[in-house]
Amino acid sequence: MLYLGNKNLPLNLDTAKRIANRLKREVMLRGPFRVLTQRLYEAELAAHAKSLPRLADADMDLVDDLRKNGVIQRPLASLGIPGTDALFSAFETLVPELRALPVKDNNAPRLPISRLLELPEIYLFGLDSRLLDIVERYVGLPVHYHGADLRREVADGKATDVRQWHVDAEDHRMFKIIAYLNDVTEVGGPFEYMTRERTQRACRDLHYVSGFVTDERMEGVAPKTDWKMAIGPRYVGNIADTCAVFHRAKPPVKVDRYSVTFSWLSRKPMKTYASMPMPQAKYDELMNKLSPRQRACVPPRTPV
Ligand SMILES: O=C(O)CCC(=O)C(=O)O
Ligand SMILES: [Fe+2]
Repeated sequence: MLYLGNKNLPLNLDTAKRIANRLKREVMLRGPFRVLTQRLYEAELAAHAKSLPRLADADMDLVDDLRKNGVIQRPLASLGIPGTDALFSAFETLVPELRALPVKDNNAPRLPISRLLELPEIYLFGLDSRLLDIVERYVGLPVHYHGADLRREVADGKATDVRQWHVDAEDHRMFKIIAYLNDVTEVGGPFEYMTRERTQRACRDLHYVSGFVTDERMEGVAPKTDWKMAIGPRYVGNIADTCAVFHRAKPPVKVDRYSVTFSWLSRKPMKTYASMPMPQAKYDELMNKLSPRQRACVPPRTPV
């Protein structure tokens, strides 16, 4: 029996979903179906290969860099996406609002999604057609855009939630841009990661499939000298395949971090991924601004 929404009961819907997702991943990636999962995935990639968008050389270099390293850093403005100036002005409006939010016991506060959607230039940035081409080329399959997540990481030094090492379990590949909205140094909660190759070795040594890994356990298989801190100025974007590398938001100790994460996945991910919930009217308003190709990249509406 499932008890919807009551966090005090032993099995609520979230827990059930988490367990189901974990089981699915265990079976697909570890059990007897591992080889089959891989073969099916490779067949899908091969079938879509001839339909992949063609990219300009500089964009193809970005894709190749990401494929090689798992994480690359670029100033957001250098991507040359139309609407970048409007995007930055929207951040200048929202960051002070996020700063003014009372923190209470939540060390990763967010503004209400309804407020974020009042400045649609943020959401729409992720649906720029050239950016979608880059993402599709990297993912190798048709993609869905899951929206923008604006948050503040409060400098309490606590290793909670995604401040612990993990590999995202959603799919074979994922494309994320984690853009800083303030200057981020070692003490301000940078995105921290390991290279693809280092991740594979650590996964083997930890027998890792999914979940969070403590610093102590990680240090046992990968010395801190192999942990890479993506420090950078405001409006730099960390472009990452978070399904391919160990990563986390390093717990900030002195300065709060403000960031926005844009996410894209294939249209048939291994794990369901929450999209930005929207009221029907807002969803329709946004859809009306889009081309058919852009619309195809928007997943079905998640109701509020
Ligand atoms: O915000 C960060 O630095 C990383 C959070 C994370 O785990 C993710 O975006 O997948
Ligand atoms: Fe993650």
